[in-house]
Amino acid sequence: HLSLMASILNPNVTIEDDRTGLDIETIRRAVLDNLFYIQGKFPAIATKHDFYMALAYTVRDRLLQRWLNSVQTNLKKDVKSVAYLSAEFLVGPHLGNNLINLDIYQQVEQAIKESGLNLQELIDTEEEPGLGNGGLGRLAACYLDSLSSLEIPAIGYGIRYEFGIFDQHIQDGWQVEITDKWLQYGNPWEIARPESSVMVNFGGRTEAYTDDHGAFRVRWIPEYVVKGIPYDTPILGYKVNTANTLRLWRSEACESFNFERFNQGDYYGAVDSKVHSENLCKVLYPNDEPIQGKELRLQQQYFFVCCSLQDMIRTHLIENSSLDNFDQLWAIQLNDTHPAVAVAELMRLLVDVHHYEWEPAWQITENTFGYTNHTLLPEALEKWPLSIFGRLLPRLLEIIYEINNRFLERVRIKFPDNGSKMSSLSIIDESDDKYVRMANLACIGSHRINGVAQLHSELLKETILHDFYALFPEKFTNVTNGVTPRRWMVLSNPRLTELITQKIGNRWINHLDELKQLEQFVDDASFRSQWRQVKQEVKQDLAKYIEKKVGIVVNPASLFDVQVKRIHEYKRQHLNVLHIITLYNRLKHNPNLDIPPRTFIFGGKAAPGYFMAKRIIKLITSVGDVINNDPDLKDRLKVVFLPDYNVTLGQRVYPAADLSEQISTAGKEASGTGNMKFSLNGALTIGTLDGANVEIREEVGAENFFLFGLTTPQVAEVKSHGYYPRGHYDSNEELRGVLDLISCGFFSRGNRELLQPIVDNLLYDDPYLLLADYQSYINSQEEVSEAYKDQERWSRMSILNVARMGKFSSDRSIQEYCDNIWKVQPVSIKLQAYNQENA
Ligand code: TH1
Repeated sequence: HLSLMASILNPNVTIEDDRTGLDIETIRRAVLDNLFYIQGKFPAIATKHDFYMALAYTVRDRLLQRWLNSVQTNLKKDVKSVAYLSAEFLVGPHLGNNLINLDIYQQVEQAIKESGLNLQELIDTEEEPGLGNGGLGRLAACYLDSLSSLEIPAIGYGIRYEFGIFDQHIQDGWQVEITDKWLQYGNPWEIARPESSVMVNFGGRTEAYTDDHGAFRVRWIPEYVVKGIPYDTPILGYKVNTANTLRLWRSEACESFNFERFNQGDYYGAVDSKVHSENLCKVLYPNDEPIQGKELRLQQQYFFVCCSLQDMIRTHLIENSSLDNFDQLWAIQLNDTHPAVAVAELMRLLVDVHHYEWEPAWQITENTFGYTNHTLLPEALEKWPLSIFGRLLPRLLEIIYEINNRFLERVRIKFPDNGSKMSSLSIIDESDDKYVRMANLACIGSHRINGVAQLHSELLKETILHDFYALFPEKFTNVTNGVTPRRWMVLSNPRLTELITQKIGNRWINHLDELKQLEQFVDDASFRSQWRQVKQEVKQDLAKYIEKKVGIVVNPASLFDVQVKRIHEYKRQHLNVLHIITLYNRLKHNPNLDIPPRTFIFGGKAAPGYFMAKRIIKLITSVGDVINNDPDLKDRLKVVFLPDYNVTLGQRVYPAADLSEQISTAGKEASGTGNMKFSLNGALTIGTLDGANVEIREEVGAENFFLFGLTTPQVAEVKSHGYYPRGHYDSNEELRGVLDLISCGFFSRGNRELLQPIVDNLLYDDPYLLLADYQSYINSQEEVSEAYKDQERWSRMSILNVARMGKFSSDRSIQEYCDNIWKVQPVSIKLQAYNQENA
């Protein structure tokens, strides 16, 4: 601190502040300072976690200037902001990503090294916030990264679940769920803002009254009120000053202690409402594309929506005298229907609280909202039993009825005497039990409706939203998903990043189309050899990890054939297994068969209540146990199930893959985003014409993509004629051999019951057409093996995949949302030092 003294004495000497300075020495000193003053430790007794925390605070300090300036700029009255409402944000670990986006990775690495530590180890210490299930939550996180990187004023609103997605252990080949205690050692990335808390009503009844001006109004007299407390996390963009906020709400009781009950001797009753209120945001529902109907889930949805809308209105009124221009300063995006109650809630706030007439309120509402649909699966379309909805949210149900009546009146005029149209468009499903259909509410209340890949957006118009499309064709659009190259390349694959940057510079990192320039090196043999060298090293890293985690030794020269994603029948992990057993049978039968050795790598969680998904995990691990230990195979096939697949593990796996399995039944996977991460990291895809696979294939070229399987219309065709899966079993000897081997207990130590439910499901129902696609898949896999034998050819294909992935940056997706849906402009953030500001 001598230099500090010097600067006070001599103002011409500039020194770097411990909280903002970016040179190695300052960072090193700042970490030690935080270790002492925040963690309360001397270096000698500090744990790795203490050092991680000290470093995290050091990095956070360096974000704050940008963050506070961004927040302040976004408040200005001519700045339009995006509010991204999502029940899930699967952001992944913050530390490494912030180092990339701050562009201080190297300095910090050096500073940490000089303290005798290893940066990667500290990065690996971070417990990832698992506040999402899969693709939908991860997409929200990629979009926040791109919003900030494109300098778009934005805020993400969601729920601060105390327990995120469960940790998955594998015991005896089965999934076991362990609660995720991500907050137990503290979270250095968030700042609580209790002063911005808001109140949320539940239950009770409504009451009509006449106000002082003689106007007829309604008020909601709730049964209980819950407090929402915001926790803010900065989301910094890549090499810009914009740091937007992720604002997550935690619930708490308004009064944590009931003295009346306590004094009556009811000690538990005294904390009843505290317990009840805090339960609300305890845990994330662990279903991807879920099976519905839980009241607590509806409470969660309304809770965060109500908090977020009140927060936006409060913010709006700081610089604006009314809400008349709310739609000009806010674009609210509904990430699927989970926050769709927002349509009714904004109407409630405008009409009941801010005393707007219905029509102008409706104009504001419809102009403000956009709705993104992420699935066509009928079981994932949210609907709430009317009885639950009305009991929990009585005023919202009244408003929904009013929205519905006015809407159906317009429908009646457009399609007179069309009862079936009316009942399919109605927000209320009256088929047998009555339900509130959230997708209908979202469609009616939004000015734009989009799917997440071209095919998906077309199918929306043809199928589940067909009647809405007939009514408002102008609302419908597509925004194909994308992923952030910062996390999914620069952070996770530094070797490939380095190689690419040597060749074409670093502009591709936020202008991903520039990867095109790699095409000019595809015929350069030494470049191809460097390309292979990188993949080889990354595969060696993963091989070490696999051995450490599951004790299986795999050959890094084998073809790494990877399927990582949630376990679901429509994603068809079991089709992959049918191929593995096919190869096993072939090799047993013909040990001289000339095929490249393969390592099959799986990862993914099953929803705890999803019987078939859990059996599929058991199938994978059981097949692995037999194959991995069969000496006849001479290690030519290995099957690995990596436990606890999450963002962190994804970062290890995508870069190491040779082959990406994207094998869902055509028409079922809305987009997929893992498919993009693989291809961006140089894996080739074997896939169906489903979701974004279609567009990936279009971009990389059909000759660089392994296509198989029925198309969406063919799937419909097969089903319309009464699909008979048994026919494929009867006529395909090799398939029969595979299914029979499972049935006879070969992979389950003679136990014939264990895996039979899977076989029976395929033989007698097969809703996802595995047997229909089996032969086509096997044939395509043979082409994969042939291609892999020619390493020069494979490298060419791999390079071209990467070179042509520019479209799939989330920067491109966000630009499309900005231009076509949100109508928002970037705002560059000027940094003002906080001491100048205060002066
Ligand atoms: C996923 C889709 O399955 C996937 O295809 C898509 O790439 C991703 O969203 C992002 O757009 C979905 N996840 C969920 C999760 C829930 C409900 C519906 C969907 S759709 C809880």
